[in-house]
Amino acid sequence: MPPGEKGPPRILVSLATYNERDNLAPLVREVLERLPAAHVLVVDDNSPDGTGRLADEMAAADPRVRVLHRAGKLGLGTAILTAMRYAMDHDYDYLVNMDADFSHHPRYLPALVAGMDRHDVMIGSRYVPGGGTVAWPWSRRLMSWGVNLLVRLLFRIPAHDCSGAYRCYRVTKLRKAHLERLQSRGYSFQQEALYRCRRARSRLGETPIVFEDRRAGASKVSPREVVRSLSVLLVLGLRAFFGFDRP
Ligand SMILES: Nc1nc2c(ncn2[C@@H]2O[C@H](COP(=O)(O)OP(=O)(O)O)[C@@H](O)[C@H]2O)c(=O)[nH]1
Ligand SMILES: [Mg+2]
Repeated sequence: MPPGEKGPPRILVSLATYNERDNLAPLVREVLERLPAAHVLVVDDNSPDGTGRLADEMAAADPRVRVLHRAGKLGLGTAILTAMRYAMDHDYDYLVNMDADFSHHPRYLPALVAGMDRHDVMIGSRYVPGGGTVAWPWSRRLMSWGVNLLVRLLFRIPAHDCSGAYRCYRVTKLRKAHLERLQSRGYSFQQEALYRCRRARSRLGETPIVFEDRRAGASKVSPREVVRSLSVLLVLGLRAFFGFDRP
């Protein structure tokens, strides 16, 4: 390659896992089919079902797969933060994050990455035309709708889906986003991270995704986690709305 010319972007796809043994192997296979030049990082929290061991076996068989093991269940937010730090430390250009249960289907990866031509964060969005959710009870729809409305108003984030985890981040923007100021450990991480990226002047784009129910295993969301995330969002959101937070 001539000097000064940039090659294709170096992409890291991060998958936070807690008891995803039945989903992990087919998911990684489909991810690498769509993005053959990408690397996959599994961040496992010592899953009792052996997901971490399976990830190690996959890493031994394919150099594109890497694994980080954490001692115990430390939350989805900090798992994604760990992946963000890994992407910064290893000089990737883009970090794609997705759930490891097929709710975020790899078929959307090419559109997500293509949008990075014009944006710094691409959101896999349920709330733009063509996007949606299948098999969600009305209670979950209502909560997701309410959270997104709250976040758009309080944080003034110009995106329709602020709560999903399926995103592609430009790593240079993550470096400017003051991630050390993130307060969320659990599910409010998505909104807060988007807010931090926005404060770092990221251009946000959305591409439609249909969020499907997980293929195997059980959800790890508890009512306690919902209440905790909502209260974090309310406190941070009010602070942002009235201009009491640092840039
Ligand atoms: N490493 C790690 N992953 C987690 C944790 N909690 C959830 N996950 C993963 O985060 C993703 C989303 O979690 P899930 O329980 O499916 O949430 P839901 O889709 O909102 O019901 C899945 O890939 C989980 O395995 C955690 O504490 N640590
Ligand atoms: Mg899920």
